[in-house]
Amino acid sequence: MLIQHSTGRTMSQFCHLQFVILLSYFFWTSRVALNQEVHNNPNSGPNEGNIGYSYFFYQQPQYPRDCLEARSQCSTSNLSGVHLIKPDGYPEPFEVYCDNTVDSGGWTVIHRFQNDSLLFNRNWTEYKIGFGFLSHEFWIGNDKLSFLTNQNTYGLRIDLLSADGLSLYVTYDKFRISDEYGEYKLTSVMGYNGQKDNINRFLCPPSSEDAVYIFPNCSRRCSCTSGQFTCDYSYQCCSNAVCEERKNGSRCYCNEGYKGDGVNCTIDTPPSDCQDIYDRSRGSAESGVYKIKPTTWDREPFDVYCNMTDEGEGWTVFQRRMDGSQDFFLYWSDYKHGFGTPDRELWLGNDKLHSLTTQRNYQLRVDLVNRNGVPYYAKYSSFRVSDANVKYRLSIRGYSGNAGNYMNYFNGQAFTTRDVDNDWWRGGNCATQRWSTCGTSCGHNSGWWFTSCDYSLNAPYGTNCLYWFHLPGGICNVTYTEMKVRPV
Ligand SMILES: *[C@@H]1O[C@H](CO)[C@@H](O)[C@H](O)[C@H]1NC(C)=O
Ligand SMILES: *[C@@H]1O[C@H](CO)[C@@H](O)[C@H](O)[C@H]1NC(C)=O
Ligand SMILES: *[C@@H]1O[C@H](CO)[C@@H](O)[C@H](O)[C@H]1NC(C)=O
Ligand SMILES: *[C@@H]1O[C@H](CO)[C@@H](O)[C@H](O)[C@H]1NC(C)=O
Ligand SMILES: *[C@@H]1O[C@H](CO)[C@@H](O)[C@H](O)[C@H]1NC(C)=O
Ligand SMILES: *[C@@H]1O[C@H](CO)[C@@H](O)[C@H](O)[C@H]1NC(C)=O
Ligand SMILES: *[C@@H]1O[C@H](CO)[C@@H](O)[C@H](O)[C@H]1NC(C)=O
Ligand SMILES: *[C@@H]1O[C@H](CO)[C@@H](O)[C@H](O)[C@H]1NC(C)=O
Ligand SMILES: [Ca+2]
Repeated sequence: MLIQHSTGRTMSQFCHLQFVILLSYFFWTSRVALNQEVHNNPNSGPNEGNIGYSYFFYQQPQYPRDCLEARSQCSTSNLSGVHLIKPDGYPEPFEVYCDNTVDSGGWTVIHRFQNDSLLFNRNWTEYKIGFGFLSHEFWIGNDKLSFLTNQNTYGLRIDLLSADGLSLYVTYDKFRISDEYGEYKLTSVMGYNGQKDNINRFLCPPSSEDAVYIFPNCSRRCSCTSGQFTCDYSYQCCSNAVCEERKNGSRCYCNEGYKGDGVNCTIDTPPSDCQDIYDRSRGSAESGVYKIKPTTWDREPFDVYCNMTDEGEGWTVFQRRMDGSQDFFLYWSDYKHGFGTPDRELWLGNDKLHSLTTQRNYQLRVDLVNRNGVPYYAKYSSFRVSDANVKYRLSIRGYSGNAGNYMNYFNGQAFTTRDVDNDWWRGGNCATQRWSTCGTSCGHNSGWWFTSCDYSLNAPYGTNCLYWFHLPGGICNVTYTEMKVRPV
Protein backbone atom coordinates (compact mmCIF):
# COMPACT_ATOMS: atom_id res chain seq x y z
CA MET A 1 0.00 0.00 0.00
CA LEU A 2 2.68 2.39 0.99
CA ILE A 3 4.68 1.69 -2.12
CA GLN A 4 1.76 2.40 -4.32
CA HIS A 5 0.42 5.38 -2.61
CA SER A 6 3.37 7.40 -1.68
CA THR A 7 6.82 6.34 -2.64
CA GLY A 8 5.96 4.26 -5.66
CA ARG A 9 3.86 6.83 -7.33
CA THR A 10 6.18 9.62 -6.50
CA MET A 11 8.96 7.78 -8.17
CA SER A 12 7.09 6.78 -11.24
CA GLN A 13 5.95 10.36 -11.56
CA PHE A 14 9.31 11.95 -11.21
CA CYS A 15 11.89 9.43 -12.20
CA HIS A 16 12.66 7.61 -15.32
CA LEU A 17 15.49 5.85 -13.60
CA GLN A 18 16.11 2.32 -12.70
CA PHE A 19 16.05 1.67 -9.03
CA VAL A 20 15.80 -0.82 -6.26
CA ILE A 21 13.49 -0.53 -3.34
CA LEU A 22 14.11 -2.53 -0.29
CA LEU A 23 11.36 -2.24 2.20
CA SER A 24 11.85 -3.71 5.61
CA TYR A 25 10.63 -3.71 9.16
CA PHE A 26 12.38 -3.97 12.40
CA PHE A 27 11.61 -3.93 16.07
CA TRP A 28 11.72 -0.32 16.75
CA THR A 29 11.39 -0.60 20.48
CA SER A 30 12.23 -4.24 20.71
CA ARG A 31 13.25 -4.26 24.30
CA VAL A 32 10.16 -2.58 25.63
CA ALA A 33 7.95 -4.63 23.40
CA LEU A 34 9.39 -7.90 24.59
CA ASN A 35 9.12 -6.92 28.23
CA GLN A 36 5.46 -6.18 27.78
CA GLU A 37 4.90 -9.59 26.33
CA VAL A 38 6.59 -11.20 29.25
CA HIS A 39 4.34 -9.27 31.61
CA ASN A 40 1.26 -10.31 29.75
CA ASN A 41 2.20 -13.93 29.55
CA PRO A 42 1.03 -15.87 32.62
CA ASN A 43 3.66 -18.55 31.98
CA SER A 44 6.49 -16.12 31.99
CA GLY A 45 9.06 -15.91 34.69
CA PRO A 46 10.45 -12.84 36.34
CA ASN A 47 11.11 -10.07 33.92
CA GLU A 48 14.68 -8.94 33.78
CA GLY A 49 14.23 -6.76 30.73
CA ASN A 50 16.74 -8.86 28.86
CA ILE A 51 15.99 -10.55 25.60
CA GLY A 52 18.01 -13.69 26.21
CA TYR A 53 16.75 -14.03 29.75
CA SER A 54 13.14 -13.57 28.68
CA TYR A 55 13.41 -16.29 26.13
CA PHE A 56 14.90 -18.62 28.58
CA PHE A 57 11.74 -18.67 30.68
CA TYR A 58 9.31 -17.83 27.97
CA GLN A 59 7.88 -20.67 25.97
CA GLN A 60 10.14 -20.64 22.99
CA PRO A 61 8.09 -20.10 19.84
CA GLN A 62 8.47 -22.78 17.26
CA TYR A 63 9.34 -20.22 14.65
CA PRO A 64 10.75 -16.77 14.90
CA ARG A 65 8.07 -14.14 14.43
CA ASP A 66 10.17 -11.93 12.22
CA CYS A 67 13.71 -11.51 10.95
CA LEU A 68 14.93 -9.82 14.10
CA GLU A 69 13.92 -12.85 16.13
CA ALA A 70 15.32 -15.14 13.49
CA ARG A 71 18.65 -13.48 13.91
CA SER A 72 18.65 -13.36 17.66
CA GLN A 73 17.52 -16.97 18.07
CA CYS A 74 20.42 -18.44 16.25
CA SER A 75 23.79 -16.86 15.78
CA THR A 76 24.44 -18.83 12.64
CA SER A 77 21.45 -17.27 10.95
CA ASN A 78 22.79 -13.76 10.96
CA LEU A 79 23.47 -13.91 7.25
CA SER A 80 20.99 -12.25 4.93
CA GLY A 81 18.79 -14.78 3.21
CA VAL A 82 15.57 -16.73 3.29
CA HIS A 83 14.21 -17.69 6.69
CA LEU A 84 11.04 -19.28 7.93
CA ILE A 85 8.98 -17.05 10.23
CA LYS A 86 5.52 -17.23 11.76
CA PRO A 87 4.01 -14.02 13.09
CA ASP A 88 1.66 -14.31 16.06
CA GLY A 89 -1.73 -15.59 14.96
CA TYR A 90 -0.69 -16.39 11.42
CA PRO A 91 -1.72 -20.01 10.68
CA GLU A 92 1.38 -21.21 8.87
CA PRO A 93 5.05 -20.38 8.88
CA PHE A 94 6.26 -18.85 5.64
CA GLU A 95 9.49 -17.86 4.01
CA VAL A 96 10.75 -14.33 4.05
CA TYR A 97 13.91 -12.66 2.98
CA CYS A 98 15.85 -11.31 5.95
CA ASP A 99 18.28 -8.50 5.46
CA ASN A 100 21.00 -8.47 8.07
CA THR A 101 23.28 -6.05 6.31
CA VAL A 102 21.66 -2.65 6.82
CA ASP A 103 21.25 -0.78 10.07
CA SER A 104 22.35 -3.62 12.39
CA GLY A 105 20.19 -6.14 10.55
CA GLY A 106 17.02 -7.99 11.47
CA TRP A 107 14.97 -6.48 8.67
CA THR A 108 12.11 -8.42 7.13
CA VAL A 109 11.95 -7.46 3.49
CA ILE A 110 8.38 -6.97 2.33
CA HIS A 111 8.89 -5.76 -1.20
CA ARG A 112 11.59 -5.49 -3.76
CA PHE A 113 11.48 -3.76 -7.11
CA GLN A 114 14.64 -4.27 -9.06
CA ASN A 115 14.51 -4.33 -12.82
CA ASP A 116 10.86 -4.18 -13.73
CA SER A 117 10.70 -7.89 -14.48
CA LEU A 118 7.57 -8.38 -12.39
CA LEU A 119 4.14 -6.92 -13.01
CA PHE A 120 2.99 -4.93 -9.99
CA ASN A 121 -0.34 -3.88 -11.41
CA ARG A 122 -2.31 -6.68 -9.79
CA ASN A 123 -5.66 -7.33 -8.22
CA TRP A 124 -6.68 -7.33 -4.60
CA THR A 125 -6.35 -11.09 -4.15
CA GLU A 126 -2.85 -11.15 -5.50
CA TYR A 127 -1.80 -8.31 -3.22
CA LYS A 128 -3.48 -10.12 -0.35
CA ILE A 129 -1.56 -13.35 -0.96
CA GLY A 130 1.65 -11.87 -2.26
CA PHE A 131 3.51 -12.52 -5.49
CA GLY A 132 6.94 -12.71 -7.02
CA PHE A 133 10.13 -14.43 -5.88
CA LEU A 134 12.07 -13.68 -2.73
CA SER A 135 15.26 -13.96 -4.76
CA HIS A 136 14.43 -10.93 -6.84
CA GLU A 137 11.17 -9.00 -7.18
CA PHE A 138 8.17 -9.62 -4.95
CA TRP A 139 5.40 -8.35 -2.70
CA ILE A 140 5.17 -10.25 0.56
CA GLY A 141 1.36 -10.15 0.72
CA ASN A 142 -0.93 -7.93 2.71
CA ASP A 143 -2.18 -10.69 5.03
CA LYS A 144 1.32 -11.54 6.12
CA LEU A 145 2.22 -7.89 6.37
CA SER A 146 -0.79 -7.24 8.53
CA PHE A 147 0.00 -10.06 10.97
CA LEU A 148 3.64 -9.07 10.95
CA THR A 149 3.15 -5.43 11.75
CA ASN A 150 0.42 -5.97 14.32
CA GLN A 151 2.50 -8.07 16.69
CA ASN A 152 4.47 -5.12 17.88
CA THR A 153 5.69 -1.71 16.92
CA TYR A 154 7.55 -1.90 13.66
CA GLY A 155 9.65 0.56 11.81
CA LEU A 156 9.89 0.90 8.06
CA ARG A 157 12.95 1.43 5.98
CA ILE A 158 12.92 2.11 2.26
CA ASP A 159 16.15 1.81 0.36
CA LEU A 160 16.44 3.38 -3.03
CA LEU A 161 19.12 3.08 -5.63
CA SER A 162 19.06 5.25 -8.69
CA ALA A 163 20.54 4.38 -12.05
CA ASP A 164 23.30 6.88 -11.59
CA GLY A 165 24.43 5.04 -8.48
CA LEU A 166 22.80 7.26 -5.89
CA SER A 167 21.87 5.17 -2.90
CA LEU A 168 19.62 6.48 -0.21
CA TYR A 169 16.99 5.49 2.26
CA VAL A 170 14.19 6.80 4.41
CA THR A 171 12.93 5.34 7.63
CA TYR A 172 9.72 5.64 9.56
CA ASP A 173 9.71 4.89 13.26
CA LYS A 174 6.26 3.40 13.16
CA PHE A 175 4.58 1.38 10.49
CA ARG A 176 1.50 -0.76 10.66
CA ILE A 177 -1.32 -1.85 8.35
CA SER A 178 -4.70 -3.21 9.37
CA ASP A 179 -6.15 -6.61 8.41
CA GLU A 180 -8.25 -7.40 5.36
CA TYR A 181 -11.41 -6.45 7.22
CA GLY A 182 -9.85 -3.00 7.62
CA GLU A 183 -8.84 -3.10 3.95
CA TYR A 184 -5.16 -3.21 4.87
CA LYS A 185 -5.40 0.42 5.74
CA LEU A 186 -2.12 2.08 6.45
CA THR A 187 -2.93 2.81 10.05
CA SER A 188 0.39 4.16 11.05
CA VAL A 189 3.37 5.59 9.25
CA MET A 190 5.14 8.05 11.46
CA GLY A 191 8.51 9.36 12.38
CA TYR A 192 10.02 10.13 9.01
CA ASN A 193 13.77 10.26 8.83
CA GLY A 194 15.30 11.00 5.49
CA GLN A 195 18.41 12.28 3.91
CA LYS A 196 16.86 15.48 2.74
CA ASP A 197 19.33 16.52 0.07
CA ASN A 198 19.57 13.07 -1.41
CA ILE A 199 15.82 12.72 -1.41
CA ASN A 200 15.59 15.92 -3.35
CA ARG A 201 18.09 14.64 -5.85
CA PHE A 202 16.20 11.41 -6.14
CA LEU A 203 12.69 12.80 -6.30
CA CYS A 204 13.60 15.74 -8.45
CA PRO A 205 15.92 14.72 -11.25
CA PRO A 206 16.54 17.53 -13.74
CA SER A 207 13.71 16.38 -16.01
CA SER A 208 11.14 16.74 -13.24
CA GLU A 209 11.12 20.52 -12.97
CA ASP A 210 7.57 21.71 -12.24
CA ALA A 211 6.32 18.13 -11.83
CA VAL A 212 3.50 17.99 -9.34
CA TYR A 213 2.45 15.17 -7.09
CA ILE A 214 -0.71 15.32 -5.00
CA PHE A 215 -1.27 12.87 -2.15
CA PRO A 216 -4.07 10.34 -2.69
CA ASN A 217 -6.22 11.93 0.01
CA CYS A 218 -5.42 15.42 -1.32
CA SER A 219 -3.82 16.33 1.99
CA ARG A 220 -0.78 17.85 0.38
CA ARG A 221 0.59 18.96 -2.93
CA CYS A 222 4.26 18.36 -3.58
CA SER A 223 6.38 19.64 -6.40
CA CYS A 224 9.90 20.00 -7.63
CA THR A 225 11.10 23.56 -7.80
CA SER A 226 14.74 24.22 -8.60
CA GLY A 227 15.55 20.64 -7.67
CA GLN A 228 13.86 20.92 -4.30
CA PHE A 229 11.04 18.58 -3.39
CA THR A 230 8.64 20.67 -1.38
CA CYS A 231 5.15 20.00 -0.17
CA ASP A 232 2.34 22.41 0.40
CA TYR A 233 0.43 21.13 3.41
CA SER A 234 -2.30 23.72 3.04
CA TYR A 235 -3.50 22.04 -0.14
CA GLN A 236 -7.18 21.29 0.39
CA CYS A 237 -10.25 20.78 -1.75
CA CYS A 238 -12.73 23.62 -1.47
CA SER A 239 -16.35 22.95 -0.59
CA ASN A 240 -17.34 22.75 -4.26
CA ALA A 241 -14.74 20.12 -5.07
CA VAL A 242 -13.98 16.46 -4.42
CA CYS A 243 -10.72 14.59 -3.99
CA GLU A 244 -10.63 11.90 -6.64
CA GLU A 245 -8.22 9.72 -8.49
CA ARG A 246 -8.66 10.16 -12.22
CA LYS A 247 -6.42 9.69 -15.24
CA ASN A 248 -3.77 12.03 -13.97
CA GLY A 249 -3.71 10.73 -10.42
CA SER A 250 -5.34 12.18 -7.37
CA ARG A 251 -6.21 15.81 -6.93
CA CYS A 252 -9.09 18.09 -6.09
CA TYR A 253 -11.60 18.37 -8.90
CA CYS A 254 -14.28 21.04 -9.00
CA ASN A 255 -17.85 19.74 -8.93
CA GLU A 256 -20.10 19.84 -11.97
CA GLY A 257 -20.99 23.42 -12.76
CA TYR A 258 -17.82 24.78 -11.23
CA LYS A 259 -14.44 25.39 -12.71
CA GLY A 260 -10.99 25.90 -11.28
CA ASP A 261 -8.13 23.99 -9.77
CA GLY A 262 -10.19 22.29 -7.07
CA VAL A 263 -8.71 24.48 -4.35
CA ASN A 264 -10.56 27.44 -5.69
CA CYS A 265 -13.70 26.64 -7.65
CA THR A 266 -15.84 29.31 -9.19
CA ILE A 267 -19.23 28.89 -10.77
CA ASP A 268 -18.71 27.84 -14.31
CA THR A 269 -21.05 30.15 -16.14
CA PRO A 270 -21.43 29.31 -19.81
CA PRO A 271 -20.01 31.96 -22.11
CA SER A 272 -22.41 34.80 -22.80
CA ASP A 273 -21.43 35.24 -26.45
CA CYS A 274 -18.67 34.50 -28.95
CA GLN A 275 -16.52 37.35 -27.66
CA ASP A 276 -16.64 35.72 -24.22
CA ILE A 277 -15.57 32.40 -25.75
CA TYR A 278 -12.72 34.10 -27.52
CA ASP A 279 -11.58 35.92 -24.39
CA ARG A 280 -11.76 32.83 -22.18
CA SER A 281 -9.67 30.91 -24.68
CA ARG A 282 -7.11 33.72 -24.53
CA GLY A 283 -7.38 34.18 -28.25
CA SER A 284 -7.06 30.55 -29.28
CA ALA A 285 -10.71 29.74 -30.03
CA GLU A 286 -11.36 29.15 -33.71
CA SER A 287 -14.45 29.82 -35.77
CA GLY A 288 -17.14 27.22 -35.30
CA VAL A 289 -20.26 26.21 -33.44
CA TYR A 290 -20.30 26.89 -29.69
CA LYS A 291 -22.83 26.91 -26.88
CA ILE A 292 -23.58 30.25 -25.30
CA LYS A 293 -25.95 31.49 -22.64
CA PRO A 294 -26.48 35.23 -22.58
CA THR A 295 -26.67 36.53 -19.02
CA THR A 296 -30.28 37.50 -19.58
CA TRP A 297 -31.20 34.09 -21.05
CA ASP A 298 -33.03 31.94 -18.48
CA ARG A 299 -33.29 28.79 -20.58
CA GLU A 300 -30.73 26.19 -21.72
CA PRO A 301 -27.55 27.35 -23.45
CA PHE A 302 -27.87 27.25 -27.23
CA ASP A 303 -25.65 26.73 -30.25
CA VAL A 304 -24.32 29.63 -32.24
CA TYR A 305 -21.73 30.00 -34.93
CA CYS A 306 -18.77 32.12 -33.90
CA ASN A 307 -16.83 33.89 -36.58
CA MET A 308 -13.41 34.49 -35.05
CA THR A 309 -11.70 35.60 -38.23
CA ASP A 310 -13.62 38.48 -39.67
CA GLU A 311 -12.16 41.85 -38.82
CA GLY A 312 -11.13 40.78 -35.38
CA GLU A 313 -12.86 38.06 -33.47
CA GLY A 314 -15.80 37.15 -31.30
CA TRP A 315 -18.67 37.70 -33.74
CA THR A 316 -21.90 35.84 -32.91
CA VAL A 317 -23.62 35.00 -36.18
CA PHE A 318 -27.42 35.26 -36.12
CA GLN A 319 -28.27 35.14 -39.82
CA ARG A 320 -26.68 33.51 -42.85
CA ARG A 321 -27.74 32.90 -46.46
CA MET A 322 -25.44 30.84 -48.61
CA ASP A 323 -27.19 28.22 -50.73
CA GLY A 324 -30.95 28.44 -50.32
CA SER A 325 -31.14 25.15 -48.40
CA GLN A 326 -33.25 26.72 -45.66
CA ASP A 327 -36.79 27.98 -46.18
CA PHE A 328 -37.13 31.51 -44.73
CA PHE A 329 -40.80 32.01 -45.56
CA LEU A 330 -41.83 30.98 -42.06
CA TYR A 331 -44.10 32.03 -39.20
CA TRP A 332 -43.92 34.22 -36.11
CA SER A 333 -43.08 31.33 -33.80
CA ASP A 334 -40.35 30.10 -36.17
CA TYR A 335 -38.70 33.51 -36.19
CA LYS A 336 -39.26 33.77 -32.44
CA HIS A 337 -37.44 30.49 -31.66
CA GLY A 338 -35.07 30.40 -34.60
CA PHE A 339 -34.43 27.88 -37.38
CA GLY A 340 -31.73 26.48 -39.64
CA THR A 341 -28.25 25.25 -38.74
CA PRO A 342 -25.66 27.45 -37.06
CA ASP A 343 -22.87 26.73 -39.52
CA ARG A 344 -25.07 26.94 -42.62
CA GLU A 345 -28.26 28.90 -43.21
CA LEU A 346 -30.04 30.16 -40.14
CA TRP A 347 -32.05 32.68 -38.23
CA LEU A 348 -30.95 32.47 -34.59
CA GLY A 349 -34.35 33.48 -33.24
CA ASN A 350 -35.75 36.78 -32.04
CA ASP A 351 -35.91 35.81 -28.36
CA LYS A 352 -32.26 34.84 -28.38
CA LEU A 353 -31.35 37.89 -30.39
CA HIS A 354 -33.10 40.02 -27.82
CA SER A 355 -31.30 38.34 -24.93
CA LEU A 356 -27.99 38.50 -26.69
CA THR A 357 -28.14 42.16 -27.62
CA THR A 358 -29.50 43.48 -24.36
CA GLN A 359 -26.82 42.05 -22.04
CA ARG A 360 -24.29 44.63 -23.25
CA ASN A 361 -23.92 47.18 -26.03
CA TYR A 362 -23.55 45.39 -29.33
CA GLN A 363 -22.39 46.33 -32.79
CA LEU A 364 -23.71 44.72 -35.95
CA ARG A 365 -21.81 43.66 -39.02
CA VAL A 366 -23.55 42.61 -42.22
CA ASP A 367 -21.39 40.88 -44.79
CA LEU A 368 -22.69 40.51 -48.31
CA VAL A 369 -21.38 39.02 -51.53
CA ASN A 370 -23.03 40.22 -54.71
CA ARG A 371 -23.77 38.13 -57.77
CA ASN A 372 -20.32 38.91 -59.20
CA GLY A 373 -18.65 37.52 -56.12
CA VAL A 374 -17.64 40.91 -54.74
CA PRO A 375 -17.78 41.20 -50.92
CA TYR A 376 -19.24 44.22 -49.16
CA TYR A 377 -20.00 45.02 -45.57
CA ALA A 378 -22.04 47.38 -43.47
CA LYS A 379 -21.28 48.00 -39.81
CA TYR A 380 -23.45 49.61 -37.17
CA SER A 381 -21.91 50.72 -33.91
CA SER A 382 -25.15 50.06 -32.04
CA PHE A 383 -27.62 47.24 -32.55
CA ARG A 384 -30.35 45.99 -30.26
CA VAL A 385 -33.51 43.93 -30.61
CA SER A 386 -36.24 44.53 -28.01
CA ASP A 387 -38.41 41.79 -26.57
CA ALA A 388 -41.61 40.11 -27.78
CA ASN A 389 -43.81 42.64 -25.92
CA VAL A 390 -42.71 45.32 -28.34
CA LYS A 391 -42.54 42.88 -31.22
CA TYR A 392 -38.76 42.66 -31.38
CA ARG A 393 -38.39 46.30 -32.28
CA LEU A 394 -35.04 47.12 -33.87
CA SER A 395 -32.68 49.86 -32.64
CA ILE A 396 -29.80 50.49 -34.96
CA ARG A 397 -27.39 53.36 -35.67
CA GLY A 398 -23.80 54.31 -36.41
CA TYR A 399 -23.25 53.10 -39.97
CA SER A 400 -19.86 52.57 -41.52
CA GLY A 401 -18.72 50.33 -44.37
CA ASN A 402 -18.93 50.05 -48.15
CA ALA A 403 -22.27 48.32 -48.71
CA GLY A 404 -24.42 51.38 -48.12
CA ASN A 405 -26.53 52.31 -45.14
CA TYR A 406 -29.60 50.25 -45.84
CA MET A 407 -30.42 48.94 -42.35
CA ASN A 408 -30.97 52.45 -41.08
CA TYR A 409 -34.25 52.25 -42.92
CA PHE A 410 -35.57 49.75 -40.36
CA ASN A 411 -34.58 51.61 -37.21
CA GLY A 412 -37.42 51.58 -34.68
CA GLN A 413 -39.41 49.06 -36.67
CA ALA A 414 -41.29 46.05 -35.26
CA PHE A 415 -40.88 42.53 -36.70
CA THR A 416 -43.34 41.13 -39.22
CA THR A 417 -43.90 37.56 -40.40
CA ARG A 418 -46.35 36.03 -42.87
CA ASP A 419 -48.83 35.48 -40.01
CA VAL A 420 -48.20 38.61 -37.91
CA ASP A 421 -48.39 41.99 -39.60
CA ASN A 422 -46.60 44.79 -37.75
CA ASP A 423 -45.54 46.79 -40.79
CA TRP A 424 -46.72 50.25 -41.80
CA TRP A 425 -48.34 49.27 -45.03
CA ARG A 426 -52.09 49.51 -44.66
CA GLY A 427 -52.74 47.51 -47.80
CA GLY A 428 -51.70 44.22 -46.27
CA ASN A 429 -48.71 42.28 -44.96
CA CYS A 430 -45.32 43.09 -46.52
CA ALA A 431 -44.07 39.60 -45.67
CA THR A 432 -46.33 38.14 -48.34
CA GLN A 433 -46.27 41.08 -50.72
CA ARG A 434 -44.91 40.81 -54.26
CA TRP A 435 -43.09 43.47 -56.19
CA SER A 436 -41.06 43.81 -59.33
CA THR A 437 -37.33 44.45 -59.43
CA CYS A 438 -34.28 43.63 -61.50
CA GLY A 439 -36.67 42.73 -64.23
CA THR A 440 -38.52 40.02 -62.28
CA SER A 441 -41.49 39.74 -60.05
CA CYS A 442 -40.45 38.94 -56.49
CA GLY A 443 -42.06 37.95 -53.25
CA HIS A 444 -40.68 39.32 -50.00
CA ASN A 445 -41.65 35.95 -48.59
CA SER A 446 -39.84 36.30 -45.28
CA GLY A 447 -39.86 37.67 -41.76
CA TRP A 448 -38.19 41.04 -41.30
CA TRP A 449 -38.44 44.47 -39.70
CA PHE A 450 -40.59 45.63 -42.62
CA THR A 451 -41.64 49.25 -42.75
CA SER A 452 -43.47 49.72 -46.02
CA CYS A 453 -42.44 46.62 -47.88
CA ASP A 454 -38.78 47.33 -48.48
CA TYR A 455 -36.33 44.52 -49.10
CA SER A 456 -35.34 41.83 -46.69
CA LEU A 457 -32.13 39.80 -46.29
CA ASN A 458 -34.42 36.87 -45.53
CA ALA A 459 -36.06 36.96 -48.95
CA PRO A 460 -35.99 33.81 -51.13
CA TYR A 461 -32.48 32.80 -52.14
CA GLY A 462 -31.37 32.35 -55.73
CA THR A 463 -33.82 34.89 -57.02
CA ASN A 464 -33.50 38.53 -57.87
CA CYS A 465 -35.37 39.21 -54.69
CA LEU A 466 -32.57 38.78 -52.17
CA TYR A 467 -30.86 42.13 -52.26
CA TRP A 468 -29.45 45.08 -50.42
CA PHE A 469 -30.79 48.30 -51.77
CA HIS A 470 -27.56 50.32 -51.94
CA LEU A 471 -25.17 47.61 -52.99
CA PRO A 472 -22.72 48.99 -55.55
CA GLY A 473 -22.15 46.97 -58.67
CA GLY A 474 -25.65 45.52 -58.92
CA ILE A 475 -28.07 45.08 -56.11
CA CYS A 476 -29.73 41.91 -57.36
CA ASN A 477 -28.99 38.29 -56.64
CA VAL A 478 -26.95 38.64 -53.45
CA THR A 479 -25.29 35.23 -53.08
CA TYR A 480 -24.10 35.43 -49.49
CA THR A 481 -25.24 37.26 -46.38
CA GLU A 482 -23.99 37.00 -42.83
CA MET A 483 -25.34 39.10 -39.96
CA LYS A 484 -23.41 39.00 -36.71
CA VAL A 485 -23.02 40.92 -33.48
CA ARG A 486 -20.17 41.62 -31.12
CA PRO A 487 -19.97 43.65 -27.91
CA VAL A 488 -18.71 47.17 -28.44
C1 LIG B 1 27.29 -13.16 12.49
O1 LIG B 1 27.63 -14.08 13.48
C2 LIG B 1 29.00 -14.37 13.52
C3 LIG B 1 29.20 -15.47 14.54
O2 LIG B 1 28.53 -15.20 15.73
C4 LIG B 1 29.79 -13.10 13.91
O3 LIG B 1 31.13 -13.38 13.92
C5 LIG B 1 29.46 -12.05 12.87
O4 LIG B 1 30.08 -10.83 13.23
C6 LIG B 1 27.99 -11.82 12.77
N1 LIG B 1 27.74 -10.95 11.70
C7 LIG B 1 26.87 -9.95 11.80
C8 LIG B 1 26.67 -9.11 10.55
O5 LIG B 1 26.24 -9.74 12.83
C1 LIG C 1 15.58 -9.14 -13.55
O1 LIG C 1 16.50 -9.70 -12.64
C2 LIG C 1 16.33 -11.11 -12.46
C3 LIG C 1 17.27 -11.52 -11.37
O2 LIG C 1 18.43 -10.75 -11.32
C4 LIG C 1 16.63 -11.81 -13.77
O3 LIG C 1 16.45 -13.21 -13.61
C5 LIG C 1 15.64 -11.31 -14.81
O4 LIG C 1 15.93 -11.86 -16.07
C6 LIG C 1 15.75 -9.80 -14.92
N1 LIG C 1 14.68 -9.34 -15.78
C7 LIG C 1 14.86 -8.36 -16.66
C8 LIG C 1 13.66 -7.98 -17.45
O5 LIG C 1 15.93 -7.77 -16.80
C1 LIG D 1 -6.74 -11.97 -9.62
O1 LIG D 1 -5.74 -12.40 -10.51
C2 LIG D 1 -5.52 -13.81 -10.50
C3 LIG D 1 -4.32 -14.08 -11.36
O2 LIG D 1 -4.36 -13.34 -12.57
C4 LIG D 1 -6.77 -14.50 -10.99
O3 LIG D 1 -6.60 -15.90 -10.98
C5 LIG D 1 -7.92 -14.15 -10.09
O4 LIG D 1 -9.11 -14.69 -10.58
C6 LIG D 1 -8.06 -12.63 -9.99
N1 LIG D 1 -9.07 -12.32 -8.99
C7 LIG D 1 -9.98 -11.40 -9.17
C8 LIG D 1 -10.94 -11.19 -8.06
O5 LIG D 1 -10.04 -10.73 -10.19
C1 LIG E 1 -3.83 11.94 4.26
O1 LIG E 1 -2.64 11.19 4.14
C2 LIG E 1 -1.55 11.69 4.92
C3 LIG E 1 -0.33 10.89 4.59
O2 LIG E 1 -0.62 9.59 4.17
C4 LIG E 1 -1.93 11.62 6.39
O3 LIG E 1 -0.89 12.13 7.17
C5 LIG E 1 -3.18 12.45 6.63
O4 LIG E 1 -3.61 12.33 7.95
C6 LIG E 1 -4.31 12.03 5.70
N1 LIG E 1 -5.37 12.98 5.84
C7 LIG E 1 -6.64 12.63 5.87
C8 LIG E 1 -7.63 13.73 6.00
O5 LIG E 1 -7.00 11.45 5.79
C1 LIG F 1 -2.33 15.47 -17.05
O1 LIG F 1 -1.41 16.42 -16.57
C2 LIG F 1 -0.64 17.04 -17.59
C3 LIG F 1 0.37 17.92 -16.93
O2 LIG F 1 -0.17 18.62 -15.86
C4 LIG F 1 -1.56 17.82 -18.51
O3 LIG F 1 -0.82 18.40 -19.55
C5 LIG F 1 -2.56 16.86 -19.09
O4 LIG F 1 -3.49 17.57 -19.88
C6 LIG F 1 -3.30 16.13 -18.00
N1 LIG F 1 -4.16 15.13 -18.58
C7 LIG F 1 -5.40 14.95 -18.17
C8 LIG F 1 -6.15 13.86 -18.85
O5 LIG F 1 -5.90 15.65 -17.31
C1 LIG G 1 -9.78 32.18 -5.82
O1 LIG G 1 -9.61 32.83 -7.06
C2 LIG G 1 -9.99 34.18 -7.06
C3 LIG G 1 -9.90 34.69 -8.47
O2 LIG G 1 -8.72 34.29 -9.09
C4 LIG G 1 -9.09 34.93 -6.09
O3 LIG G 1 -9.48 36.28 -6.06
C5 LIG G 1 -9.21 34.32 -4.72
O4 LIG G 1 -8.33 34.95 -3.83
C6 LIG G 1 -8.92 32.85 -4.77
N1 LIG G 1 -9.20 32.26 -3.48
C7 LIG G 1 -8.37 31.39 -2.93
C8 LIG G 1 -8.81 30.82 -1.63
O5 LIG G 1 -7.32 31.06 -3.46
C1 LIG H 1 -16.19 35.20 -41.15
O1 LIG H 1 -16.89 36.19 -41.84
C2 LIG H 1 -16.29 36.63 -43.04
C3 LIG H 1 -17.13 37.69 -43.65
O2 LIG H 1 -18.41 37.21 -43.87
C4 LIG H 1 -16.13 35.48 -43.99
O3 LIG H 1 -15.42 35.90 -45.15
C5 LIG H 1 -15.35 34.40 -43.35
O4 LIG H 1 -15.28 33.27 -44.18
C6 LIG H 1 -16.01 34.00 -42.03
N1 LIG H 1 -15.17 33.04 -41.41
C7 LIG H 1 -15.64 31.88 -41.02
C8 LIG H 1 -14.64 30.95 -40.46
O5 LIG H 1 -16.82 31.59 -41.08
C1 LIG I 1 -30.42 35.92 -60.49
O1 LIG I 1 -30.28 34.52 -60.28
C2 LIG I 1 -31.24 33.76 -61.00
C3 LIG I 1 -31.05 32.33 -60.58
O2 LIG I 1 -29.72 31.98 -60.48
C4 LIG I 1 -31.02 33.98 -62.50
O3 LIG I 1 -31.98 33.25 -63.17
C5 LIG I 1 -31.15 35.46 -62.81
O4 LIG I 1 -30.84 35.70 -64.14
C6 LIG I 1 -30.22 36.28 -61.93
N1 LIG I 1 -30.53 37.67 -62.13
C7 LIG I 1 -29.60 38.58 -62.35
C8 LIG I 1 -30.08 39.97 -62.51
O5 LIG I 1 -28.42 38.30 -62.34
CA1 LIG J 1 -49.52 45.97 -42.89
